[in-house]
Amino acid sequence: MSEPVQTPQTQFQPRIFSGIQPSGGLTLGNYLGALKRFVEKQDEGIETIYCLVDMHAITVWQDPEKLRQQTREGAAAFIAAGIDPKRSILFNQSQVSAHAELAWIFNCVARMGWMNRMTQFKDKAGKNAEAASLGLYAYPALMAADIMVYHATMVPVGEDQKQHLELTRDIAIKFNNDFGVNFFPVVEPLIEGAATRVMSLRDGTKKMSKSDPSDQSRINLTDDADMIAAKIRKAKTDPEPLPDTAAGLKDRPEAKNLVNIYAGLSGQSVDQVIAEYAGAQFGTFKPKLAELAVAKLSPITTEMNRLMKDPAEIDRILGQGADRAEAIACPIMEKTYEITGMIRSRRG
Ligand code: AQP
Repeated sequence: MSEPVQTPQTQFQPRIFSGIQPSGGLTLGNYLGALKRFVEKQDEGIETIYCLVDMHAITVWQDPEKLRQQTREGAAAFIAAGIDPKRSILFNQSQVSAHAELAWIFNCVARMGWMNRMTQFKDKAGKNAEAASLGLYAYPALMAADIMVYHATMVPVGEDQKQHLELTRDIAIKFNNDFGVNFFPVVEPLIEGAATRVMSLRDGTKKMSKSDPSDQSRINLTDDADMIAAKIRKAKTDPEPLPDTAAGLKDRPEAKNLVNIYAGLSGQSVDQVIAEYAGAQFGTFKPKLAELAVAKLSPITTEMNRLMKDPAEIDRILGQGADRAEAIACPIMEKTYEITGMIRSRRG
C-alpha cells in the first residue's frame, strides 16, 4: 500500500467506534468477536459510539421489511448484551448522512489498487465479481468514513476486519498528506480475547457468519436453549480427545474452535480451558460447552425478546442516538469540506 509520512497524533481524544451489519440475526461470532467487547469498552468508561450499519448491509440484497426488523433486532441485541444507550451512542448508520458524505470523499482518496487487495470483497463476491454491487467493492471506504467521521481512535472488531482497518489507516494518512493537514486520526484496531475468529460449527476452516445458508453452522442470539444444545451436540469434531496443551489443537480446526468458544464465553484463557478438560472426550466437553453457552446467551435472548415487543421504543432510542452522533459528525464533516475546497455558503 502507500508509504505515507505519519503526522503526529497528539490532539485526538480516545473515542471508540464500531458497528455490526443488520444483514441477518446476530451470531455467537458477532457476540464474542464484537458485542461482548463493545460492552467491556463502554464499562471501562471510554466514549463509545456503536452503530447498526444498515448502509453496509445493502451492499448485498436485503428485503426492506426484513432489514427494518433486523436493524431493530440488532439494536435489541446491543441493549440486551449490556450497551446502555445513555452511556454509549447507539444508532443506525443511515440516520446520519455524514457517513455517506465522507465515504464519497474517501472513494476519491482510496486507490483502486488498495481496494483490489481486499479479501472480504473477493470472499463475498465469489467467482462472479462482475455481478457484485459497486457498493460491495467500495464497502471499506464507507467503513473508513464510519470511523473517521467521529475521529474515533480505537475500533473493537473481530479478526476478519483487520485488513479493512489497515485500509482505514491508509486512507486517513493519505488524506492528511494530500491536504497537508493532521485532521484524521490513525486508528488502532482492538482485536482482543480468545474468540476473535469464531468458526462455523460445520466447518472449522470457515468463519461463523450470519449469512451462511446453513443455520446449523452458527448459533444465533435468538436461538433457544434446546437449539443451542442441539447445534453444539451436532457440531463437527474429530475423534480424538482434547489434548494436554493448547499446542495440541494445531491442525484440529473444529476442536480448536469449540475450545476457543468455551474460553470466550467463560472469560478464561485457552490454556485454562485445556488444563480443565485435558484428555476429555467431546461426549463430555460438548454438554459442558452447551451448558455454558445457554447460561451466557439465554438472558440476552430473553431480554431481546422483551425489547422487541416495543419496536417504537427501539426506534426512539436509535433516533436519539443518531442526534447525538450527528452532533459529533457534523462539525468534522464541515471541516472536511473546507479542507477539500467545497463552498458551503448555505450554512453559517
Ligand atoms: N465469526 C466471527 N468471529 C469473530 N468476530 C466476528 N464478527 C463477525 N463474525 C465473526 C465481528 O462482528 C462484527 C460485525 O461484523 P459484521 O456484521 O459487520 O460483518 P461480518 O464480519 O461480515 O459478519 P458476518 O456475520 O459474516 O455478516 P455477513 O454474513 O452479513 O457478512 C465485526 O467486528 C466482525 O469482525
